[in-house]
Amino acid sequence: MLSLNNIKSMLKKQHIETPSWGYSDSGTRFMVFKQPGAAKNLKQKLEDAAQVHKYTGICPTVAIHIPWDKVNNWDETIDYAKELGVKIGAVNPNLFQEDDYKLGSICNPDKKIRQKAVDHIKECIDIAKKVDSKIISLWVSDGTNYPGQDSFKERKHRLEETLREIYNYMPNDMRILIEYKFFEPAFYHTDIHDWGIAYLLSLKLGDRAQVLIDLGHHPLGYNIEQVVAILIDERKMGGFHFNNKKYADDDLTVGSINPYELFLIYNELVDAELNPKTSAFTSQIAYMIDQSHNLKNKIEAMIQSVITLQEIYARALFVDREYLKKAQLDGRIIDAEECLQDAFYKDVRPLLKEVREEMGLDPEPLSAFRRSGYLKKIEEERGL
Ligand code: PSV
Ligand code: MN
Repeated sequence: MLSLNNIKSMLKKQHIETPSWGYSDSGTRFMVFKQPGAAKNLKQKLEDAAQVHKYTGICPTVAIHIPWDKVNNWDETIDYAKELGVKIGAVNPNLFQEDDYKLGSICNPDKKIRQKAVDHIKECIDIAKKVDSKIISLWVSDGTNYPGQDSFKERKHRLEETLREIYNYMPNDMRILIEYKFFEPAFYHTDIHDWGIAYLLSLKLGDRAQVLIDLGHHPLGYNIEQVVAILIDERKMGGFHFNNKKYADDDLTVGSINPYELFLIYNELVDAELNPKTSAFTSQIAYMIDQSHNLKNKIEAMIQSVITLQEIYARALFVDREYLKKAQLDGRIIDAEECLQDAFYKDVRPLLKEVREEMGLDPEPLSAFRRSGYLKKIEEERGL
């Protein structure tokens, strides 16, 4: 069992990246409900992300999405981010919002369109170099809607060929994280539909290609924690997009629907973090949130998400791993399961308050943010 001091110091080192797109107006394909004060440009998104970092102390980086966050002057943006106390994190190319991509981007049957998509990703790599980001986070929305529409194998070959070109273009200290999703926007098949193909592609590419797990991108009931364990064991676990789903890719607040699933995922992460064979590897896993809150206030929901990730991580740190190991070896199923549940039901909130105080933060980030008057200020300044 870890000592309280060890648990505290691990909690202080936790790092969660928030997404720029979580601070601007978003919605479903049915409606966008605009929020007064929602960020309108990257500058404002960074300002809001800086608030999340200010009150939680563990969110110093912000993922960006290109072209949504494209600016003319990156040097100015870098300086502004620095002033705010944050830094740009993963760069996400966008291959899903152009008419040209109707039949796919890097898997498109038309070579010219594939090249256009590759050029866009190369542009994102150049931006990443400029802002000193080491991660390209790639979600390819390609797929088909009807049986017979295109050839699975040929699309796979195009995928491998284009990804190779992208991989070779990246500097040596940059990683590409390949995000899979089993459906949507394509409904019959998706080219990178599950961790198997993402793993295969990353294996063929090399060490700087890894898999990204978005918690919302699996069929219902899927055992995500098992994938986490396997990918860590194979040194291919690159990062997470945290959120929660009830039915599909709902982008709900992480832990809001199934906190036990999140705990079991963190249980695998902590297990690997504490294992000398994998601890160095786990230190490079990117923990990112991918949520767009359409009804909740965006900054408050982001703080709520970060607190949940802290609480779940803390609970996973309380698992008595020696006891668990012994129970597993003895075949004591109930004892092993109870051991996990003891940690899962532990109230870690008092401990986290202490940790925050030791970090010079307010023990209650959400209330502190609400008291600050920031929301009122941006509502007045930015309007609808
Ligand atoms: C796709 O559903 C996704 O999870 C990808 O990560 C995109 O970049 C992001 O959502 C856009 O919101
Ligand atoms: Mn995602």
